[in-house]
Amino acid sequence: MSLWFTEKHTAHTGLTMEVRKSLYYGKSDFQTLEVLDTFEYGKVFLLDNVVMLTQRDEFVYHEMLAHVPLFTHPDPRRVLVVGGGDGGTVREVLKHKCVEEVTLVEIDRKVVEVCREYLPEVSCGLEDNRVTVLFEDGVRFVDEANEGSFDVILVDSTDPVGPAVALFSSRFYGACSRTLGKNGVFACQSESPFFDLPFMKDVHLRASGAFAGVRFYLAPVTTYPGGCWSFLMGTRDAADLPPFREDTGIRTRYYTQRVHLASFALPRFLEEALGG
Ligand code: AG3
Repeated sequence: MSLWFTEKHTAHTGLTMEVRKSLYYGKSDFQTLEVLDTFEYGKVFLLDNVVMLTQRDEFVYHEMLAHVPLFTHPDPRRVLVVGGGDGGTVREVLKHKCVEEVTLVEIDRKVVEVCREYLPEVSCGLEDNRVTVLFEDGVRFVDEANEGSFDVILVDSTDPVGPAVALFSSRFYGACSRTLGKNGVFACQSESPFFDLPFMKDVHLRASGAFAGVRFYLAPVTTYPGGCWSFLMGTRDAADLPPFREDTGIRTRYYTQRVHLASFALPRFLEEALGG
């Protein structure tokens, strides 16, 4: 008998894959956690039945969430990652030799524990001595952080439901902007241009109140709704897109400097929706 997993993207459509084996199922105070072994995508990590990552395509998402903002900052030394307890974003951040300290603030300890056990090639960065892992609410952490204490803030959140809603608010963007130092760069995942366009417009407006420059960029993540994923980057001081640093020999599988530039080219429907 074959077993299939489906993530519903709307009431009428979704992503489905055949499961070889269920490796883990558990509950935390915040959500259900699951690791499946699938035929096509390798191990798949789910929170509340929503795909967080798959072994086959996680590199695209994590490289783009980390390297685009990190190469935009002239000298990123102190990096904050909010969410992202699987460690994938931190793993990419650590590829930058100039980064001295990475603080990961994850609300759910269980996410880190499960990924350490089942996805060590994703969570490996969390063992690095430049990394501090804190289990607390990211919103509260940023509210209480000193002004100017980070060069780059990356928000690797779930979809905007439950505790993640606050991570897409004007108030949180304002707090992030205050917590960034000179030339600070903020980036977050910002959902699907095909399914969440009204949401993206709201987020763009909210972020525009907090940062001097706000831009979306795109990457293909085949297991997320619509297969095309958006990220929002906010620059504390520069209104225009700053030039990026020269790539100093970082090993990536998706990110290149040409991809970096191209990812900011938006399709017409998105440009028009944003009033550009
Ligand atoms: N970041 C989750 C992005 C949202 C995916 N949404 C969806 N599948 N409906 C996840 C964590 C990866 N580090």
